[in-house]
Amino acid sequence: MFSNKEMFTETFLQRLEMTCGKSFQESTKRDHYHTLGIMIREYVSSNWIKTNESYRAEKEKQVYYLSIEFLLGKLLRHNLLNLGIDDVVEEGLKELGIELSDLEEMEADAALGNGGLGRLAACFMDSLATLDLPGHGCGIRYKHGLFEQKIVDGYQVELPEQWLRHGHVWEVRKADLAVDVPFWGRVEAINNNGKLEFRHLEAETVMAVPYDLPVVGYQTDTVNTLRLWSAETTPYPINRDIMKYKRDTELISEFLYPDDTHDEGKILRLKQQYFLVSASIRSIVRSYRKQHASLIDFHKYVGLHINDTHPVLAIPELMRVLIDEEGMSWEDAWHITTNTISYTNHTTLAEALEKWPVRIFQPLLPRIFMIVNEINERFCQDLWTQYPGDWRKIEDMAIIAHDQVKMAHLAIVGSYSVNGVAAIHTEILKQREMNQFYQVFPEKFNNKTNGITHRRWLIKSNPKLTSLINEGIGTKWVNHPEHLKELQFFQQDSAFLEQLYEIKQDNKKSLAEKIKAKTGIVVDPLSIFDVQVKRLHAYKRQLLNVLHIMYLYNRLKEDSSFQMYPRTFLFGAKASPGYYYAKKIIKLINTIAEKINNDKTVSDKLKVVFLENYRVSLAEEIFPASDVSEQISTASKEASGTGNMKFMMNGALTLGTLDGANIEIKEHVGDDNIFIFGLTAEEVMNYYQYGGYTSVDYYHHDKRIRQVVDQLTNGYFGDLDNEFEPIHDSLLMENDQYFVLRDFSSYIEAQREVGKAYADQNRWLKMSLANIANSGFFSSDRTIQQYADDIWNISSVKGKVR
Ligand code: 26W
Repeated sequence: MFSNKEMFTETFLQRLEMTCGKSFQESTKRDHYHTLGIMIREYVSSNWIKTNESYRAEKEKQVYYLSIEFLLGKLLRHNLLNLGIDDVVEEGLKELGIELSDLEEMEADAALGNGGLGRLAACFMDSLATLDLPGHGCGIRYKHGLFEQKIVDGYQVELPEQWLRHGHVWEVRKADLAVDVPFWGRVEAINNNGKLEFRHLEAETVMAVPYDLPVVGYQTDTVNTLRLWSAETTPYPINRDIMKYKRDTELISEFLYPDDTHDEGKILRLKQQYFLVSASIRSIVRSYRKQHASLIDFHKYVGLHINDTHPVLAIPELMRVLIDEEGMSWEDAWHITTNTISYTNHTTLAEALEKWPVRIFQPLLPRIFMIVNEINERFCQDLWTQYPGDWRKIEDMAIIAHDQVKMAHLAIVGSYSVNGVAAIHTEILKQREMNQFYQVFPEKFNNKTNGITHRRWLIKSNPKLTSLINEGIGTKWVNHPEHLKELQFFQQDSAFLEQLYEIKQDNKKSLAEKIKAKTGIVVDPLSIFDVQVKRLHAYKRQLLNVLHIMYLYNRLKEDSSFQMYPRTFLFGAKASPGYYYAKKIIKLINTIAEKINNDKTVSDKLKVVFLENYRVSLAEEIFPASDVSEQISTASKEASGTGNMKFMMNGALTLGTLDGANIEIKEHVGDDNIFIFGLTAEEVMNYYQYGGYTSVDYYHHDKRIRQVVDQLTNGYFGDLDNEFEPIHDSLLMENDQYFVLRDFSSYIEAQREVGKAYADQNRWLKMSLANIANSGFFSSDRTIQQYADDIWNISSVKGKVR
């Protein structure tokens, strides 16, 4: 049905009538989208089935990526591209007077994630399938994804997200594969002729219903599975308050927790974590048992990867299955478990590390708590023999201490691999945050620098640049992105560089039109598009960016000789609803924007735009239209970053600190093609450890700082009765925890360098080309191949050379 446009249009019209029961004339865009989606999903079914059959037939080791978040975005054009049928469909629809881009508008983002961690999981799914690797995703089918952000009078307002309002064409509900997950109740130990057995009694059972999404590889017939679990009431009666049971049950997969670095510690979140883990492991063991008489070799055929600590209960859950259901000894079960599970850490922020109070954990998960307690006992025992008398170390490293279950400790003890997501982050884990564990388990620690799928973030979102690259170096890079390096051949080719310039300008023009349409603000595509898009968090220092803009405005207003290349500052950021400081920063950005954008005297030099409801589909329009990539986190705080890689791949130049993957971007692109400023991670960590930084000193000694900090409270930017006092106080009263004032002058300096470089268009284009050319390393295909080779020990079933 997709072999040529005639076949396609004919089938499409037939299916439209059958699926929607409408004639073409009376059909709507949503009918067209729905019909096309169903056609594609059915089209991939045979490869989907074949892929699973080949995994079973070859008895391949399969990996399951457990993640509480999958930030998928939109899938229509992504699937068409990976199937290689985007052209035939686009032309076929055109024949019928339908624009594919109009149908894309019909699709809601699947925003089942907060930010970096969730999007990384989505990129990894794409790379696993494209590399023909037997890797699947396990997540939760939240009824409501990440909230929709509205900016009202400069303030963030959250609206419930409704991605399932019109159904979801990509998913297949598999009610027959539902499993039961028990909560609450009590555990009874029964001596079964000398063997202690445990029964979980009087539990409240929730039914986990799987919805499977096909994960279509690019230019290959591998189709892996993303299984999303939905919580539903069990069909059989229960002697409880039905309404409460129904409400409590459906609440489990009702909504995604919108915090991305702050552990709320809500019991519903713990229910979500066990729901995901138990449903996934029960269904994995069920299909495993169809092929294997016992679970004794489970670790040879199954890998469970936990995406941060959120799915760490996979460790005690697998132990429960092996001991309680399979009747194994603790030792055998532990051997299998610790050779099945691997763990990735994504943050060192203290407030993000999950610690569950025993008083919440134990009653909800009585059997699991028993097992965690046993794991802790045995671990502390091992530590005691290794470090006799060293109570302090055992107290520090214990999994359960001070009535709290430390999930990161459990993850490290129960996994055979612990990896960080960028070189500096992994070093910080080994040398500082997890050093005691590194000393005990050095062999477990390894680095896997993050990556992004270049298929979505370059080929799909920047088709003009993609065809220029293809014209220049052919298409080998598509499956081997390191070949992008061949673009360096065009460094001296002014015609090629001119085309690069035109493409960036075209992308900037279409973004400028979108901004005009959405906000009414006119931005000049000839100005520098300086962009900071990521979650709003103090350590990401959107405040440093804003204070610099205020400084520029002051210079423009006070000094007619002040020269600067016209700039458009773009922001996109959601704040966790309970994150008061972050919401203040959003208000500050919009307040500054209001003043500056309505000041005719600077309108040819400066514009500030806060883009509402930043999400995956909007990001795909922003990166191709960006000149400057703001990666200005306090060094040592951003584990890796992945937006930085998306900017690089689209030819934007990084302005950043030596933090996370910025360092590896610098190593790959060269010092001359990046703008670095600020304290190093070492300097920051020394300040935290030994003190020595007093922010008010910088306030007193630097007039530029004093002016902008005073303007936060002196009503210069709008008399909002001390609206920004909390920000002012965080800088001067709370000693500026993230060194905003400390890095201010070197940031101003670096920004001046950026303006100078951009004014030299040829130099800028060469730098831009160097970034694209050296971005191949940051493809998630490289990252996933490293996970497959070094951690999971899985190989391409096709085994074919691509
Ligand atoms: C308990 C609440 C919570 C929720 C999410 C705590 C922590 C998280 C995530 C780990 C936060 C996150 O998304 N971290 C980001 O992960 C990216 C992918 O590895 C990195 O590139 C970012 O640097 C890191 O901040």
